[in-house]
Amino acid sequence: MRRKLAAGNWKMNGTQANLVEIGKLATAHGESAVDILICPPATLLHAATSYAPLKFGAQDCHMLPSGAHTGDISAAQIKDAGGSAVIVGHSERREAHEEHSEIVRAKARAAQAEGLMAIVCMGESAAQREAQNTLDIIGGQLAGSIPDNATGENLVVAYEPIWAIGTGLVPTLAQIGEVHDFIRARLERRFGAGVGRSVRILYGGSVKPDNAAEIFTVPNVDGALVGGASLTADAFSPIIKALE
Ligand code: G2H
Repeated sequence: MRRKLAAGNWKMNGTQANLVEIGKLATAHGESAVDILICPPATLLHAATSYAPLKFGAQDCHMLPSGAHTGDISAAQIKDAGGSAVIVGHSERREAHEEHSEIVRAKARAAQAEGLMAIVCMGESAAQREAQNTLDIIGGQLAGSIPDNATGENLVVAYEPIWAIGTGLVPTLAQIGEVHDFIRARLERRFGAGVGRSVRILYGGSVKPDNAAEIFTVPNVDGALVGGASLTADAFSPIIKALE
C-alpha cells in the first residue's frame, strides 16, 4: 500500500516570515496519516526542519557532491541541512536551465546516493499534447530521467503537464488517469511489479483546494506536488485534508 504524499514546492517564494505558515501546518497535521513534504527555497530549508514531523526537501541539487560550482547545492548539503528529499527535473529548470533528461537522471542518482528521496518531474507542453505526443514524451522522460536503482523509498514521479503549471488549467480526470496508468505500467515493466507498484506518482499543475479531492479519486494518483497553493496553510491544509 503506497502512503499518500502531499508535497509543496515553494519555488522562489518565501522569507523567514513565511515560516509561520509551516508552523500552522505542523500544528494542524502533526498526526497526519499522509506524508507532508515542503520544499522551500534553500535559504529556508534548515530553519524549516525544526517543524517536525513535517518533512522538508530542496527544489534542485547538483549532480556532484562538491566542488567549484558557484550557486549550486549538492545532495549532501541538502541532507546536512536536514532535508530528506529533492525535486529534480521540474519543467521550470528543464526550460530555464536547459536540463535535459540525462542531467536530471544524474541529479536523481546523486540524491539517492545520499539517501534522499528524488522527486523526478516530467510533463508535456501544450503543443506536444495537441499533437497527441503526450505518452511518447512521458515515456522518453521516464526512460531518460530515472536511474536504474529505483525503490519505493528513493523515488517519486511527478506528472506535471507544462500547460497546467501556474495557469489554472487542469487536465481532465481521464487525461490525468491515462498518464498515471501509463507511468505505472512503465515502472512495473522496467523495475518489476514489486518496485513498480511501490513508487508514488504525484500529479502537479494548478492543484487547488477546490479541485484536489476529485484529482485524488483518480487511480494511481498518490498525492500532489503543489506550487502556488502550498504557500499558505489556509490553501495547503484543505489539499492535505483531501488526501487524508
Ligand atoms: C507545478 C506546481 C508545483 P502550481 O509547477 O510543482 O505549481 O501548483 O503553482 O501549478
